[in-house]
This record gives sequence, C-alpha cells and structure tokens, in this order.
Amino acid sequence: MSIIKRNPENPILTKKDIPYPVATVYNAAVTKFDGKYLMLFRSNLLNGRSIIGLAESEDGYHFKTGKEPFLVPNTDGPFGVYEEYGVEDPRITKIDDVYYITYSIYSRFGVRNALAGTRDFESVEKLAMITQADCRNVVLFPQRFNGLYVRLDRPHLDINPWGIWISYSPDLVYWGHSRALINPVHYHWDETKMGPGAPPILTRWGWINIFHAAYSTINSTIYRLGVALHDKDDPSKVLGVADEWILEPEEIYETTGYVPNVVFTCAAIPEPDGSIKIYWGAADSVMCMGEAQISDLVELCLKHPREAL
Ligand code: BMA
Repeated sequence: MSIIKRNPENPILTKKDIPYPVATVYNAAVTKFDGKYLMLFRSNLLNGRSIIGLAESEDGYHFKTGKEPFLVPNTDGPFGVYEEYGVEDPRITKIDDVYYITYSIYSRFGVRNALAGTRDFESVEKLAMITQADCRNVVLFPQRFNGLYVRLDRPHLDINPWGIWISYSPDLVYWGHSRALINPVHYHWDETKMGPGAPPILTRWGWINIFHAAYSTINSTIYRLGVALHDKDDPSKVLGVADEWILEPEEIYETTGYVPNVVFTCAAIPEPDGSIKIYWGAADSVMCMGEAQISDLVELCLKHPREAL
C-alpha cells in the first residue's frame, strides 16, 4: 500500500477553475492563514510563461480561486530584468508575523530565486533576489538557528548531478556558509537530479524534508517524491534519507499532460492528528493532494536509509 493516500477527488484544481486564461495549474505553495488554507499556484499563460495565482479553502481539499493573479513578473526595475520570462514554483514559510514567499525567476540571464513577503495575502512586496543564476527550489526553515535564517536550495553544477544544499543568513537577503547535504545516488531513482520540495516541517523526531528527484529513462524523465529527516537543532545533520520514493506518477493525470510522468511538490501541511497533507503538481498540468502519517514518513527515513552524500 502506498504511504501517501491520494485524494479521490484529484485533481483538486485545474485550469477550468481559473477565472483568467491559463494553460496549466501546478507546483503550488500552501499555508494556513486565518483559519484557512491558502494556495499560491503556478500557471502557464497562453504564451508559455508563468505567473502565480491565489486560491483558498476551508478544508484543504476544495479550493476557490481569486479573480486576479497574485504575483506576476515586474516589467521594470531590477526584478523586471530577471523576471522577464516568468515567475515559478512558489513556496511559503511563515517566520514571526510575515509569510515569506520564495519563487524561481527566469530571464535571459538564467534561473535564480526571489523573496517576497506578505502579512495578509492581499498585498505582496518583492523584497530581494537571493541567489545568482543558476539555482532553484529555495525553501526556508520557519525559525532561526543560533540567530541565523536557514534555507535549502539546489544549485546547478557541471561536474555532478544536482543535489540539495544548505545556506545561512543573518537577514534573509545575504546567504553564505553553503554546503552540500544530499546528493543523487548513481543508478537509483534520484540519480539524475534532486531538489527541495515542501518547506521543512518540524516534528518531534526532527525536520521532515519532502523533496523531488528525477530519473531519466530512454523514453522520458520521471519525477518522484522522496523524504529525509534532519536534526531538530542542527538541520545540516541529516538523520536519514529514505531509500525508497514516497510518491511516483501513477494516475492518468500524473502520467499524461504538459510534461508526462511528473509529481512535483512545493507544500505539505502537518495536522494536529499526526497526519500530513501533501500537495503536488501533476504532469505540470493540474494540482493534486494526498495524505500520509508523519510517523510513517519518519520511519521510512530511519529504517531504510541510504547515504546522504
Ligand atoms: C523542473 C521544474 C519544475 C517542473 C519539472 C517537471 O525542472 O521546471 O517546475 O515541474 O521540471 O517539468
């Protein structure tokens, strides 16, 4: 039996639900705000470039979309230069009273990552561009460690398959002390590349890091989800990386679409009963979700681990 139980109503959000013209709805951030679930989802416009829309839900399963997009590329200033080709794959982390949004920005200069902030999901302020090219998948931890903010990300390398790194910052803008934490394993389901997925979630066993990884076959590249556990007080200590994936493309809405054979996450929400809601984009076309037990994910990391590096 699969460790993640798919919602029988999947896909939970598609382009048909969006009141403005888009080709896709996927790779969404989700957070709890004011007693509701708020989702920021990526959509390709009909010219192929991406914007970010807003949806909300009472129960985490049924989402209603806002009338207008929430975050779109700037057309001038420094953000305008680097967002020219679109804004993609948001993640939300609440730190103190601010909901921080990290997202990928594309331009002729490559892909890098930006940071925005909101307190109310009505207005949003773009704060800084926080990586150079080429890097993607920045997720923030929701607290400071020894006074420093911490993030996971995924730089692009020439001489090694791409893996998960950690960095530190005094102010969320300037980042350093970077080091590699989890690398793809040769001839394994994550061998082509991997990257952070949902912002890390604190459990009594440590931080759960739900990531994505890709495996290239002669036919296509398959994106699956995996899980790792990091030490509560020092997230650079990886306590275990589950050897097996936790989700792979199986349903028709995951195996066919804009990019077939993709499940890709930017969000997971822990619930008080020990379950976790995991949200994923399927085939770069629609939004899906499913549920798991946090203790099962932790057990998988600790019982059948593989080497982190
Ligand atoms: C990655 C990113 C994701 C996308 C995935 C599958 O490299 O571009 O946004 O979901 O590929 O196409």
